[in-house]
Amino acid sequence: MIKSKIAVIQGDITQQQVDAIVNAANNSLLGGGGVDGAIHRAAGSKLLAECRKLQGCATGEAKITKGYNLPAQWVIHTVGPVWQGGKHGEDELLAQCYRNSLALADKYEISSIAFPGISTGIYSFPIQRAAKIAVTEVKKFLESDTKVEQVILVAFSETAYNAYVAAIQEIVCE
Ligand code: AR6
Repeated sequence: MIKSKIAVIQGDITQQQVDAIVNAANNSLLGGGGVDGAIHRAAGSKLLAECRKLQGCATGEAKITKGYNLPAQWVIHTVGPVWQGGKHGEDELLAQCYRNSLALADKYEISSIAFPGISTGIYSFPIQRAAKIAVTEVKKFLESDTKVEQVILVAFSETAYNAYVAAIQEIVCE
């Protein structure tokens, strides 16, 4: 049951036909490289204009904007932790990114949402460890009372794709 609500795909998150995509942003919310840059390019300059009004975002928190030129109606911006070896609260902060993004999705009655591998690029969080945290938090959330129907974990590389598939096999029962 839960398993059918979680999908893994390899591809570009900006192309996803979902209600909301999640952005792996930085504390300024004013754009950057990686998936953040790709989302801002695809959404157009109105996204940056709306982000300027949000006055940044703390690590582990999430804020929502419209999606503008994206297929997705909403963008949920969250800020993952910078990997510092794993003993500086990185796991918990990454878990908070997923929890807070999903809570916002619920609040906005979003039924489908796609996540990139938050922190697993420029912020260097190891993908296998991040994938387990992502799957654990998504599973917990889908087991709660929510209207979210579909969560897509978007892998950019084959390595990331394999990490998500392995994490789902390990963590989510049939
Ligand atoms: N679609 C899906 N996934 C992508 C895409 C895409 N178009 N592009 C990259 N990825 P990163 P972070 C993957 O570096 O580690 C920005 O400058 C990528 O392979 O985008 O959280 C922000 O402004 C990786 O697995 O985000 C921050 O300063 C994952 O997305 C900083 O980077 C996240 O990689 C945040 O670093």
